[in-house]
Amino acid sequence: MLGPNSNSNWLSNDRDVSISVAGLDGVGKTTIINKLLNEEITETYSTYGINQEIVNIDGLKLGLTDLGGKEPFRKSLWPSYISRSDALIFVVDATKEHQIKESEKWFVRSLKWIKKDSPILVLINTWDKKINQKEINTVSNLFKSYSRLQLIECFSVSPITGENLNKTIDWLANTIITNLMSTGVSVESFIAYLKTDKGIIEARIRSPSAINDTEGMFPVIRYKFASGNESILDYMNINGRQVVMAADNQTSCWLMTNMINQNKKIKGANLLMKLLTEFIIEIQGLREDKGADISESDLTGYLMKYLINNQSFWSEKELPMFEISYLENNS
Ligand SMILES: Nc1nc2c(ncn2[C@@H]2O[C@H](COP(=O)(O)OP(=O)(O)OP(=O)(O)O)[C@@H](O)[C@H]2O)c(=O)[nH]1
Ligand SMILES: [Mg+2]
Repeated sequence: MLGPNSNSNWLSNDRDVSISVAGLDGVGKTTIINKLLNEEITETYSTYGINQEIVNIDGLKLGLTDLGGKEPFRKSLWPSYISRSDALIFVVDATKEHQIKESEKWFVRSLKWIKKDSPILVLINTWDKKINQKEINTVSNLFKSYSRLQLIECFSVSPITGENLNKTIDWLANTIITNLMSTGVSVESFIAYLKTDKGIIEARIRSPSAINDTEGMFPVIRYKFASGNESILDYMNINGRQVVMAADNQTSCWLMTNMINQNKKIKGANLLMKLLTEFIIEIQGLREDKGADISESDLTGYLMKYLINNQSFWSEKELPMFEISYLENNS
């Protein structure tokens, strides 16, 4: 695409993280991004200035800034965009061995600009060539050798065959989630209400440090079910805590994060919502398997699994506590 492209999604600020995609001109940045967006591989024009796109990964909205790689843009645009990014993707063309030194030089400069806690992903573009693993390892080791404070990972990718692009996406999503947590956001409480034949089961998981954390939240937190086939998904920011709620007509759940600095940009709201919608969908499956009568032990088993799968959301130091009880008895 010729010229900077500003799409409306980008302007509405609808993204959780900002990632800069840098690398010399012609290394395949735009081609790789087009492939990530599931677009057909077409002839690209050298990017003039920047090009911005949103990529959805696991409910996370990644704002990718595709930086023009021609020298004037490296000098004028890279420093300001890279220094404002939450992660950096640096692309190297493995088919152009003579460019590696120049790539390395600009990579080292980029490391100075990027925030110290932002993860870095080096993509070694092999296009459609069979490049021997030894050569890939040499480039990979060279770039990884700069790993100091930042995490540097290298993958070889091909926008033509799609090789390793899924791995790239998984790494990005996982690293960003982990990074998100290290910015201080963690889940402190999770509360679910399930309608059963014997009454409403209330399940609570909370981190030990979340002393009485829900007390101030009443009457916000209560069991509220959707009617009929509707569903509810709600996101609130209450006194610096993120509170997310999801429900169908039989299950209602809440999730609360710790309190974070009000001035800090809150990130990952989509991811928190995804955690809850996944829970609702899993419980729907459990009900189908077991019939309407979900027992406490079914639920305990499932919650354990849910906790383990989403371990990175809980504060690492402490094991969350578990409480399950019946709220009401219909008999
Ligand atoms: N080696 C190789 N180059 C290719 C292949 N397919 C396309 N190219 C070249 O890669 C370049 C296109 O890459 P882009 O994705 O536009 O590169 P870019 O990194 O975005 O470049 P800038 O926008 O100028 O920074 C073109 O010059 C193509 O000629 C291929 O299979 N192998
Ligand atoms: Mg480009």
